[in-house]
Amino acid sequence: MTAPEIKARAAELGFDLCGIAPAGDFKELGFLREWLERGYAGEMSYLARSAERRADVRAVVPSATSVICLGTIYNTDRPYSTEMSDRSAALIARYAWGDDYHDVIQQRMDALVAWMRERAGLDFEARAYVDTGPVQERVYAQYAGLGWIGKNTCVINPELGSWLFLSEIICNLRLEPDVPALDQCGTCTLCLDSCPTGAIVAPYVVDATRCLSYLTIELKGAIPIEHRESIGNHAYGCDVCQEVCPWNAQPADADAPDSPWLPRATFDGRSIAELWRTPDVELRASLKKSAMTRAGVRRLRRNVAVCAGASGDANALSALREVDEPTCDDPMVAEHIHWALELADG
Ligand code: B12
Ligand code: SF4
Ligand code: SF4
Repeated sequence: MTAPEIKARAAELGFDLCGIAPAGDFKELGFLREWLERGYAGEMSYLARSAERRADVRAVVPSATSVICLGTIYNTDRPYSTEMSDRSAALIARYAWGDDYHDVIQQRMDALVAWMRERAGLDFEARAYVDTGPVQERVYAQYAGLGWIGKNTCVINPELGSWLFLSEIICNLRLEPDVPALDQCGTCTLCLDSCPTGAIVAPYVVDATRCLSYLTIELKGAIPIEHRESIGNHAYGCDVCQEVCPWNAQPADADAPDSPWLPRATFDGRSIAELWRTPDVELRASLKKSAMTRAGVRRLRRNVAVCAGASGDANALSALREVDEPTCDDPMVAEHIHWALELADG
């Protein structure tokens, strides 16, 4: 079984990119240690716990020789948040709009591994991950030629841009590796200049504790007061550093009607007020099997309350005063509602 055969099958299964990286020592793998020591991981303690394994895929699969890296475009034909001047809109990062990518992509990878096993006619080791394993996915993707790690730290493909989910199959097959992708950021600094919180503290370095994606998704408890106003109308995640990137300027392909990445109705183009007025049961049903499921209704409400306060939108603030759903009484959510109303009242 050859690398071109695997790539052809990956394309049939719906992957947009497929490349092979050797299971080697790459200098970028070493940056994780320093990043952790600087405290940039915040509460994401699982990163430190698994740092040793994240340093090399051979700590995960000792016999590993190749990493089959896969990229899946999740962009849909909807405007970027940076094109929308309406501060009353509830912004949700586009990766989270549709079905849970962990499930969709894991199924495609399982099908690819099953095909490889049948084709190889011999047993081999293979471990497939999509954002689920102790692997520095961007580094392997870069060495597999899928794209370069940009100054915003996202993997950017020169033809397709960076709206890509990354996943990989670590295996002990000897496959022809691809040529690593070359950095094409040049003198551009648009992502650093546009980040709402200055989280890109230097080119190629994101301090997660300041990133809106961390503050609105990863943080389980209260959002630190000093970061609340900079959240603006970002209700879940953030896309700004990718939206301003010139490599994402090309229009999205027309949406396939059966695309798993299309937004769910509850979250599609909603205002902060509309989202707040959505009953808990409806929010819960819409989060099911979506990428947003892990945050749950409680954390979503926490974020939307902050958006109401930070945006100062009158309809959103009225909604905050009027709606009384069970999760509004949760002490953590209630504290964020209180903060928003106090800010509005000056
Ligand atoms: C933790 C994590 C986060 C954290 C930290 C992000 C970060 N930049 O590190 C938070 C919660 C903030 C986050 C946010 C997002 N994430 Co995230 N996240 C991860 C996760 C689980 C681990 C990443 C990690 O190891 N970070 C630690 C640091 C050290 O890594 P890094 O920034 O990637 O750093 C590399 C570069 O800086 C590189 N480097 C290259 N050249 C140079 C030069 C110098 C001088 C230096 C110092 C470094 C350097 O070295 C590092 C090597 O690891 C991965 C999945 C995985 N297992 O890999 C997904 C992943 C990176 N996330 C992903 C996505 C989609 C997002 C968001 C876009 C979601 C959103 N819209 O809200 C944002 C993007 C924010 C951003 N600009 O990074 C995708 C990225 C796909 C892509 N095209 O790159 C991944 C790969 C998940 C997936 N399987 O698709 N994420
Ligand atoms: S996702 Fe948003 S907050 Fe995070 S680094 Fe990019 S622009 Fe900054
Ligand atoms: S915005 Fe510019 S500097 Fe940032 S990742 Fe894109 S090309 Fe690189």
